[in-house]
Amino acid sequence: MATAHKNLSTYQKEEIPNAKDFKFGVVVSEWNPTITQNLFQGAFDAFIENGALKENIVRWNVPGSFELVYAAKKMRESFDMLDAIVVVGVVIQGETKHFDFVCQGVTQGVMDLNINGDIPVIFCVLTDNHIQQSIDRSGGKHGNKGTEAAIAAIKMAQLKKDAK
Ligand code: DLZ
Repeated sequence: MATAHKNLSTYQKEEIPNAKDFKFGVVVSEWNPTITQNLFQGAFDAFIENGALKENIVRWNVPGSFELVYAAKKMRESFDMLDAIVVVGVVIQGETKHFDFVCQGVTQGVMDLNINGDIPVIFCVLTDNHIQQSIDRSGGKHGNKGTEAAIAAIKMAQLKKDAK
């Protein structure tokens, strides 16, 4: 237990653990596909840059963000050796309440997966007022949230390993 605590304290630093022994799943929503592809690419590149092997990254696509939770659950059951899963989506505010329900559903669903499962599920869903905000955060002037999500996944995979 003492060792685990010592290791866990390192997550407060900026260091990113080496990902060479980790396996990752990424579930990608097909709504706003150019943006979700850019987010996926940002995540994929970050995994590789931090040592992960291409063959240890599994990608599944789903129709929309609302389906991300179900697919992450099935992915977790299908590949119990995964160290972390990232869900990638883009929800853009429209004229109806659909935005609120999709955002609420996927956020709560990811939270439930994290509470009830043993594989960390990382939230990479942009919830924007308009498409320019999404462009800016998927490789534009505000960086790439896919990159940040992959780094979070690597850190959580290491935490999972150390906490066992
Ligand atoms: C229906 C819908 C709408 C209006 N907007 C989006 C969106 O901005 N982003 C997204 O990922 N998905 C959207 N969807 C699709 C839903 O997520 C879902 O695929 C459908 O409601 C079917 O369950």
